[in-house]
Amino acid sequence: MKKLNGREVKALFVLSIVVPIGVLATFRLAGILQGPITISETITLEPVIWKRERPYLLWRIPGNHLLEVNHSTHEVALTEVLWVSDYDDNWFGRGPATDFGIYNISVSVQSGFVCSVKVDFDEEYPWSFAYIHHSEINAPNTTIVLANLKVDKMIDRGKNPQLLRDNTKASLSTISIGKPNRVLLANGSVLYGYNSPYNHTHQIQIATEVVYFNGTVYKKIVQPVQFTIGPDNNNSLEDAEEIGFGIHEAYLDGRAEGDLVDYYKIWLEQGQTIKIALSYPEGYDIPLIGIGIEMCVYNPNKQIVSSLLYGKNTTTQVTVNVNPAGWWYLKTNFVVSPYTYIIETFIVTSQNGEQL
Ligand SMILES: [Ca+2]
Ligand SMILES: [Ca+2]
Repeated sequence: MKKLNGREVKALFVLSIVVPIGVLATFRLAGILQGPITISETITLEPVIWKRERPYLLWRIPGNHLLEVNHSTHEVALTEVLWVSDYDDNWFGRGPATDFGIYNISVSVQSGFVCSVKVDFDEEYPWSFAYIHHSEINAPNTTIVLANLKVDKMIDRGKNPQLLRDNTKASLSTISIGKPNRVLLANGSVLYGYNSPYNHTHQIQIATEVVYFNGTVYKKIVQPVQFTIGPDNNNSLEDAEEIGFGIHEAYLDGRAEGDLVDYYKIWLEQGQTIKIALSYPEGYDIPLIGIGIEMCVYNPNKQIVSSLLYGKNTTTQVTVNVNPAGWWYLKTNFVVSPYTYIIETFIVTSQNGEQL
């Protein structure tokens, strides 16, 4: 989740003022406006980083994984909620794929109107492809929701072989109807085929572009989201992945070719009391009773100080009294089937003895 605080918004606003006149661009909107318009300012927001661990095989988790992005100034507000669903290792015989969803993109302007909303999925990897679901988007059976918008152009590599040498895998362009001060694009969906071996890490750029008129000039906002999905690299104490307090969701697979073990390190202070809990995502049905994930806790000398075995009806958390300060390690392993699991680490007592 990323929310811009007031200072970031101000920084972006200041940045926007210094865009030189020389970069003014023209932009053609065929729908509401006749002829090209001039964009006086393009504001590219800080990219939002969104990461998932790539499972060896099927990744089945109830519900979708959401990312929410917000941007607002005195003249425009943009809210974007994206989701990514199950990872399927062989989607209809076409290899590994996931669904991306545009849960909603809503834009409102204080004065003036919204002109267009466009979403692109780009990646440099040459073999990946995409299908925009509900391609008959204006047909009666469509499920996409458009308020004050209509589809202007839609391309995806799944249907457009001419895009084979292009980094754009899918693109959905909409333009506004009338001159609305509020628009909504919701329920869009893109099936993304990775077409790569398990050990490949993908970096997909999901860029949303909004053009609006603020009552005086036309402006464009670009919000990039960088989605990364690849296998972990945390398979030994030396390669332990650094985590902080809070929730960390990850994946293990006990089969020989899978992801057999995950190591983490967390910096703890002398005198703290820490609880570390292990669980599965809500609603996840554990198929085996009494067998699940084993977790070990190591002190900075790399000696095991605690362990638990998590399955159904077993202990779900351990308490650690920190002595000495330093990098403490966690190891998770021993699953028979592929599982997503959650580690939650939190402070019970601070280093000053304060109950938290
Ligand atoms: Ca893992
Ligand atoms: Ca691992």
